[in-house]
Amino acid sequence: MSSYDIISLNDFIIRQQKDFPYARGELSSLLHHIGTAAKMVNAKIRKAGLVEILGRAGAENPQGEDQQKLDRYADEVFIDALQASGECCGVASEENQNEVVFTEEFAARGKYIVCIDPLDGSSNIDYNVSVGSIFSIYRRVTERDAESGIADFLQPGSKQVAAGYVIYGSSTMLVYTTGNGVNGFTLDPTIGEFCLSHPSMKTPSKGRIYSINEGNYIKFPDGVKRYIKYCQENDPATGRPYISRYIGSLVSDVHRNLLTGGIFLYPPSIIYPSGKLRLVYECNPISFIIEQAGGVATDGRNRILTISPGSLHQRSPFYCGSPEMISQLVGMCC
Ligand code: AHM
Ligand code: MG
Repeated sequence: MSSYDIISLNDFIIRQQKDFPYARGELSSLLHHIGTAAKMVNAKIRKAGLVEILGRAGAENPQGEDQQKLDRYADEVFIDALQASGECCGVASEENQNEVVFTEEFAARGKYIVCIDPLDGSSNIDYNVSVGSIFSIYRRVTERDAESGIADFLQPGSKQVAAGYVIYGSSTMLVYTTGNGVNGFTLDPTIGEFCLSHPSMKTPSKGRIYSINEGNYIKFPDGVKRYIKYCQENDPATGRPYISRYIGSLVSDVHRNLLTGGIFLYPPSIIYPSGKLRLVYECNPISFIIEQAGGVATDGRNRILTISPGSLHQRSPFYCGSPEMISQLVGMCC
């Protein structure tokens, strides 16, 4: 492959924009800024253990600053990048109680709002386990000459114009969709660019991996317990017993299952009666990607993307993955 065969994220975004002659480049610019923020967060994550070791001797890190928590850092980087883009008039983040409304005229008139989970699975970071960032982009529903309002952020997932995740794993990848398939880009650290590595990602119609926190087994609804037993039963005709894999980092669990085929489950339980995952920041963007890759995402009864959120931090039961596996689950549970 010559160096000219490399398709960077920015090249790809521009090529896609050319397919829409009336597009004005606003979404492209927004995606470009998200890619830049992801590289900044990645750089910080790659130094996480090192900073801690170097900082341990005193209360300050080598630069004389207090060590910032990484999830706080990621939140600030994404919000600043989105504001700087001028295309986004506000951000709802899992890290903040309320949406952040941009008031500077340059940003306030932006056409889009963004919902982010800046660092998902951050409890894993101290143990060098992969984490992720998740984002969704919606067209605002309020008038462009005013500031954004809560209605902009409480749209059903079917209204997303783009969604994606970044996985900070053994390599760093950005995976996104604008509703025309899913494409994955791997960060080449030698040139600092996300390069197209996984074009037109499709999930297999079935797989052999089930991902669930089985430590909560006794607290799950009976239907979910039945399905777990089904996964564990011996039946060579259907490839069972299935393989249990659970990282506890949504992006990583979903990314693996998307590539190999599988099912991810975060059901309601006695501790989390509505499940743990957040509809706006986690379930909606992941569902958009999964559906675009040929998979299915449901709360057990409803397609996730049809649910209208009542509040920013609303939780939802969440099941997603290969269509045949989800259909088996729904048949047994609901
Ligand atoms: P977070 O947003 O506070 O990081 O929590 C979300 C994470 C997901 O990445 C993961 O799927 C889930 O929590 C794991 O939860 P549990 O530890 O209950 O299995
Ligand atoms: Mg999260």
